[in-house]
Amino acid sequence: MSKSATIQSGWREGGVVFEMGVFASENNIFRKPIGHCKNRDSPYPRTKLEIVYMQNGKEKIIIVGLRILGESIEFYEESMAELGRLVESAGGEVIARLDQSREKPVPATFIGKGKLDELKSIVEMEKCYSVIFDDDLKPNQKRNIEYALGGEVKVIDRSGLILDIFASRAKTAEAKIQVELAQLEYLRPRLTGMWEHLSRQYGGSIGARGPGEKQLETDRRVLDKRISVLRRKLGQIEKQRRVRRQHRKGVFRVALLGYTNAGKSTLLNAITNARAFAGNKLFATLDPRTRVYRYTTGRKVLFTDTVGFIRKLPHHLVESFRSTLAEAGEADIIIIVADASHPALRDHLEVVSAELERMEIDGRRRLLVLNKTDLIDDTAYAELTRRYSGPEVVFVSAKIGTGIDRLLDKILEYIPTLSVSENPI
Ligand SMILES: Nc1nc2c(ncn2[C@@H]2O[C@H](COP(=O)(O)OP(=O)(O)OP(=O)(O)O)[C@@H](O)[C@H]2O)c(=O)[nH]1
Ligand SMILES: [Mg+2]
Repeated sequence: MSKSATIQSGWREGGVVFEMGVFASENNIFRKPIGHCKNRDSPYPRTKLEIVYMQNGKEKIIIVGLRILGESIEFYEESMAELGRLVESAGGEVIARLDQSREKPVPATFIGKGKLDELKSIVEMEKCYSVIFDDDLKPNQKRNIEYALGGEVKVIDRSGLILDIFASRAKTAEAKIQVELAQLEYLRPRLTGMWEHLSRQYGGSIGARGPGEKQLETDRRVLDKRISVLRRKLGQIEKQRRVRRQHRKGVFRVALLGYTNAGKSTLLNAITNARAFAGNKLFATLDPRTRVYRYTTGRKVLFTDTVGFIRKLPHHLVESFRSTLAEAGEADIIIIVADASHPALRDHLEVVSAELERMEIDGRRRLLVLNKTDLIDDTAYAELTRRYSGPEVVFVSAKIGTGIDRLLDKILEYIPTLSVSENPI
């Protein structure tokens, strides 16, 4: 095993960052602690050794889905395909997929015993020790599954995976705080399992308070302290945002909202030359980016690009990003950007409206922008124009630039003359 590989600052599990050293061998990467976290008050557990099994330089993953009987097969398939894309976005590779149909999840282990045995044999056969479930697992379910699979297997759920992707994408101080807060809140009820191995090791009998449990209490306290620090920091940032918002008062504002990967950032770039990062991966954007567009008449409009939505978005994340999204929701017009070429377009639009409703972003003027028209043929285009018609719908290709002028003209129609500010931004 070569020890020359990189030292990586963190290993993430369920969005939690551990301080780790990485030693690469030919096929696998062994990660182990490089010491304790520098900050003694760090809320993260300190000891854990993980072996990551790689294929083509990517972590091998088995995905598991449970289709509730009566749920549409298309919806289920779409959700599983999306899980596969999330795995790719996190840098993994799906090597096997396991499905089960049941009337409802099994309370203790989510999937049935037979399926769990099947999963165990796939794990052993494929030498793949990371399993991701498409639905959220309750803390006890995660523990029971890990136990049933032999304790060496990392079991993650969809929320954990999304948090992990968010953690790797967060760049600004604000996004980092928002993501860490969501991670810790997600982690809190799941701490128990992390120390169970210690309890077992030290042989705490039933009812006895082993070192694991004491550690658990300490962890919870440290974690709660950190959560309140983060909340306070977020509160301060929100205050600064409010002040910034005051400065922008009077300028017409447009927010770009929509499903992840719909093309919001590409559209912002097409309109304002913003050079916002756009990438073919899920959750490319976490930080809202505001840019100005100036009409030839001198009229200014502010466009804000935001974090995308996805089905089963972890509620901790929604909570953390609430203020950022709510700010976008205060815009004069909300543009819902959607990928017209996506087979699940209708579902995407439903997810977006449900999230907006949940965040009480409604009652604003809305435009629907159906993007990526360059990817659809004439028949599909005709079908879409039949289904989504009316003055509030604009077809564009942000990549090629078609329809952008029409969109800008449409926005202009909504700008009341008196709201135009001549203040510099
Ligand atoms: N063919 C085609 N591809 C597009 C178009 N608009 C965006 N894309 C591609 O779609 C992918 C996602 O684009 P982004 O602009 O990053 O999407 P987003 O909505 O900002 O995504 P998140 O930030 O993840 O929420 C990128 O690979 C873009 O190049 C389009 O009009 N046509
Ligand atoms: Mg984006």
